[in-house]
Amino acid sequence: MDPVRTTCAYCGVGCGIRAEVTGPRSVAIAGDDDHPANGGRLCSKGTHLGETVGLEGRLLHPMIGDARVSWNEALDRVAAHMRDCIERHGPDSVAFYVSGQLLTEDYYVANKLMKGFVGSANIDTNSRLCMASAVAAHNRAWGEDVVPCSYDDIAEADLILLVGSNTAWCHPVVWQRMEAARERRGTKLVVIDPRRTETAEQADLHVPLAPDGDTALFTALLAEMRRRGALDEAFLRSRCSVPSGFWDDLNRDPGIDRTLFMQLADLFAASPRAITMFSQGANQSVGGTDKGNAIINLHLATGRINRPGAGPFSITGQPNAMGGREVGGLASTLACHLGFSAAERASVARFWGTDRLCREPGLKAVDLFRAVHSGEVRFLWIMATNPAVSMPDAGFVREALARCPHVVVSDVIAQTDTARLAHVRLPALAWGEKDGTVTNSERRVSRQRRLFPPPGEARADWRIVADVAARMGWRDAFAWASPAEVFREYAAMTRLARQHGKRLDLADWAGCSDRRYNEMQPFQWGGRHPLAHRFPTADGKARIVAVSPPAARAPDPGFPLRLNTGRYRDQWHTMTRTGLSPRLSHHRREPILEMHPVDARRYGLVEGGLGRIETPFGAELFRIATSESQRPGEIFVPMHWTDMLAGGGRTGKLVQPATDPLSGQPGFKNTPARVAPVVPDWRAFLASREPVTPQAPYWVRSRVAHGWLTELAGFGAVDCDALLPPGPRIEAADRERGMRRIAVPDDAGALAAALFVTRRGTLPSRDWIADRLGTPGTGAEWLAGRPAVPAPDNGPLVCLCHDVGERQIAAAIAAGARDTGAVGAATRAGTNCGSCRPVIARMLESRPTMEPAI
Ligand SMILES: Nc1nc2c(c(=O)[nH]1)N[C@H]1C(S)=C(S)[C@@H](COP(=O)(O)OP(=O)(O)OC[C@H]3O[C@@H](n4cnc5c(=O)[nH]c(N)nc54)[C@H](O)[C@@H]3O)O[C@H]1N2
Ligand SMILES: Nc1nc2c(c(=O)[nH]1)N[C@H]1C(S)=C(S)[C@@H](COP(=O)(O)OP(=O)(O)OC[C@H]3O[C@@H](n4cnc5c(=O)[nH]c(N)nc54)[C@H](O)[C@@H]3O)O[C@H]1N2
Ligand code: SF4
Ligand SMILES: [Mo]
Repeated sequence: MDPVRTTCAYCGVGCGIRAEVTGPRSVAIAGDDDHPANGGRLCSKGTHLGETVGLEGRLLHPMIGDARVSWNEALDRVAAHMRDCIERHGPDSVAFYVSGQLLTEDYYVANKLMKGFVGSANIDTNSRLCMASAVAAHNRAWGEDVVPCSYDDIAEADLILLVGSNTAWCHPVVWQRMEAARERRGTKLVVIDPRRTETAEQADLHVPLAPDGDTALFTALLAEMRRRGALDEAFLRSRCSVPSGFWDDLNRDPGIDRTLFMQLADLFAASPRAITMFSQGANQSVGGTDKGNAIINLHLATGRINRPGAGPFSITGQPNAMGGREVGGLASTLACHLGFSAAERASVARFWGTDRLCREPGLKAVDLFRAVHSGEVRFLWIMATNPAVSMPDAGFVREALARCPHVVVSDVIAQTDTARLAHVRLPALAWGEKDGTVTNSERRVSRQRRLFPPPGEARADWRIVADVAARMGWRDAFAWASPAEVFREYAAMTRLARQHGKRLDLADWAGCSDRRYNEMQPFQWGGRHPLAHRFPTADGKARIVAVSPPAARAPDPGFPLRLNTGRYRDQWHTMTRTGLSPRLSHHRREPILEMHPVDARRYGLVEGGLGRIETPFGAELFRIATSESQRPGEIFVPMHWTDMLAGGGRTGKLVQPATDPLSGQPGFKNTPARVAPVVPDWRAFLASREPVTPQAPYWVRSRVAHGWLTELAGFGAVDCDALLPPGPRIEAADRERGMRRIAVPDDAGALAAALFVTRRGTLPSRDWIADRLGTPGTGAEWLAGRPAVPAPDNGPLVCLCHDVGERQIAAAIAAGARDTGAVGAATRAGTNCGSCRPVIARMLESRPTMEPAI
């Protein structure tokens, strides 16, 4: 069969994929050479998408509580409860909380139902946690949420500034473009991030600024450019409006080391072709909108915008965060980049043929869950997001969900932390089953296409919403038969945007045939530099905006540290899909609390031990790793782990719910915290064919090729029986050292489970024993945790695509490989997705230099 051309399920880079269906639920994945977003490249997550398309854990039937029901019953119930709430408590008593992982068609239908027919704007999305500050900054700067540059600008830039972006991990194919530009053109790379990430390690200059120091830094940079006469006065005069007095009180203190600042200023002044890519270190802040505008101000005032290789470039997180912004899925937009003015409302009401259109912006995510908690919102429908994990102050959010009389969850997975709190669960189509469009960071619209038939009774998200709308009496307005019909209506609606002076314009697709829709090639609205001729403001000028850093918080001796949170290279958010992949689970098997060795000493924490983080909002246990990459006084943990996979490490519960006053985006990256050591009586790991959920103070479960690997720690006795499957056991114990090892073979003599416990000693390497699951072997080697005849040990896996271990790479370096290319040529490591190249680069750097003897 010919490969199907589709788009990756994960990040906002929006890579094109050629997917060859190789079986009922299996697919071979390759990068699409013809897709302009990636030109054939993929990262580890895209490459291993095939490992996540099985039906394990899927929600396949509508459920009310724990009972399977028919679609009719489920939809009738959802419609009845929604109608009842609207009648008794008004339209604002219902709300949708949706996601940048919906397709544009899904998003359009949900937005139309809520804003157009329920008559409330209480539809917000996880993009509030992600892109809202960038949206607000764009709106302030040029009156519309438009990204002014394109990926091609990366190749033509002489300088790239990365602000709060761990690009090598989170937007790896954009990162590969940067690597190419550096190689080809000598592009300089500056990373502005309090942490020395793998991205920062690779930079020409790393600026380890204090948390939330960005606004001061960019404002000082602007002042410095002015001092040097490096502003573009002509552009400022003709294309920008500057608030009076703006230049008089510009902050000049960059908040970083002066020499470092001058290096940065020299680079910027010398590079008319400069782009600044910003992501969550900028957006997820109580001053996120000002950070965005501080960046944009600098680009406007120096004319570094609307030209090849230049511009402020917000990179989107989710595959369709941008599409959601376009249809208007945020509570603060009406539809299609339009706001709530009388004229815009009139246009939208006419287009949708409704007299029920909402009047004003709705509740933004954090406020929305507060309103659920207080009982103002009584009906909440959550689609394609897991707020019990991903919202700040997630403990409060869970409480809000538990109190809410009507919680509906549309998801692809049966059990998530959020779905557990739902009254009704609706099975949605997943990636590879759903069909529609997404828009990436550079405004490029691509198709996601179906590879497999719908499993069980799962349905497309847009259809589920339309079915409910029909039951509520609005059948005619929701009568589409296909995603193509929804897309045509949405495309036609973007005409309104143009009528109101906006750049968003997909009107060319308004009359597209089903065939044209099905054959859609990726296309970019607005072109490469959509703001080149005119800014979409009334006077056509962009606005320089007065900004200020968030007010410094009074230090709280009770919480002396700052908690920063973010992502791992190979996991996606709450791990509902990437957590299924053995290969993607390999990179990091546990949520790690990273801290500077000085802090570890000060608070009595040890490398590899456990530590409890406490904030005013909650407390959670993590594994400790000390690292000079952290600034003293700051700690970092990943956002990914959930109740489904761990009894600790649930970061959302720790994060403050404070938000940016303009965008409503929470400050996920800067919560006051403290840490304390936790010293368990015993530590253990369990390799098992079946997943086990232990009753232990600390446990984390991850996928291995033939089962699961669970790390555990606890106090008192170890309840081995609760952890192991029934059956004969092979055991070894050493009371002296508090060691106990138990292997359980299955009927065929293959390893079903192995438990290794220690109170004082060490535990063997997990990889070998985990690999034995499902394979016959001898009790002696199982209990030893290593083979009787030692096999060549390649060391920890570095390259997931070609199975290359650390020792093999070290050998290649010892044999003379001097760069990542040479290591790749010798071992194949890093030659496919490239995600491991920063690790290889680090190994190359730390290689002891051995000058040949003369
Ligand atoms: N592997 C992987 N990739 C992903 C995702 C994923 O879950 N996993 N999710 C996708 C999504 S939705 C998103 S939004 C993106 C996010 O992509 P990124 O924004 O790159 O990822 P994060 O790790 O959240 O945060 C980036 C960096 O911001 C830094 N930071 C913290 N505070 C500050 C500050 O005050 N100033 C500055 N300058 N930096 C600061 C953090 O130290 C961190 O290294 O990734 C997308 N891609
Ligand atoms: N501490 C901390 N928290 C954060 C962040 C942070 O940096 N730090 N980042 C924030 C950001 S930027 C983001 S974007 C959010 C992400 O947070 P979430 O959106 O909560 O995370 P996901 O795990 O992507 O959740 C998606 C859910 O949708 C389901 N799903 C997948 N595909 C479909 C589909 O087609 N239809 C339906 N109906 N369901 C589907 C998945 O199974 C999963 O349950 O997290 C935010 N939370
Ligand atoms: S960079 Fe990776 S995760 Fe993002 S779209 Fe491309 S392949 Fe998918
Ligand atoms: Mo995001």
